[in-house]
Amino acid sequence: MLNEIDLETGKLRDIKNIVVRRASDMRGFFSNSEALEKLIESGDPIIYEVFEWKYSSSPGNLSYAVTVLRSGDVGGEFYMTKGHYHEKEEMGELYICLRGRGLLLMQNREGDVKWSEMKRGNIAYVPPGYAHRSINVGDEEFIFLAVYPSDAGHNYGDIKEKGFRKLVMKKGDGYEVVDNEKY
Ligand code: S6P
Ligand code: ZN
Repeated sequence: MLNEIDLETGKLRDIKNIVVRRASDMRGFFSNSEALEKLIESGDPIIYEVFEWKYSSSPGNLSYAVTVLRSGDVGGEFYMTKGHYHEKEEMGELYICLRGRGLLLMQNREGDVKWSEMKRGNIAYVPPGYAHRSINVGDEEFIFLAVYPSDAGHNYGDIKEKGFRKLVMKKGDGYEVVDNEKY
């Protein structure tokens, strides 16, 4: 029950599950599929890893995970997580940034879309009903801890089909949030 996190690196002492997402796992999520295929051919790099801790999946339990999101872009769109609605959409989530610079992009079914800038020490709340995606807008790893109901589940299908309403693109040394024409 007692775990330990290195607040500098996000490394957890006890881990129950590791998810590794390479470029080839991200087909359908980045807007420029040609640029993604080139990246896959050039070595299929890791985009992000998720280190999960869970006690039990039964209702009432909480789980948590550290995500390490690498720095880079696919055709100008910053490296990001797939993003998901929770299967149980009434369930929210808490994000705590440990390292790097990121954005937490959120949208609900009613058309509301918002984003929070994330740097070390920021805590962002994902309300029930909001799909959420993390984007690394910095030049080092973006690392955060997420805490969520163990039975919340992930629904990636709707995001794979339509994406988010907004894309986060490179602009000079920074970023810009633009409309997703394909949404
Ligand atoms: C789980 C939580 C995070 C993400 C992780 C990867 O509810 O939101 O742990 O799973 O950041 O993102 P994704 O969209 O690939 O699950
Ligand atoms: Zn989630």
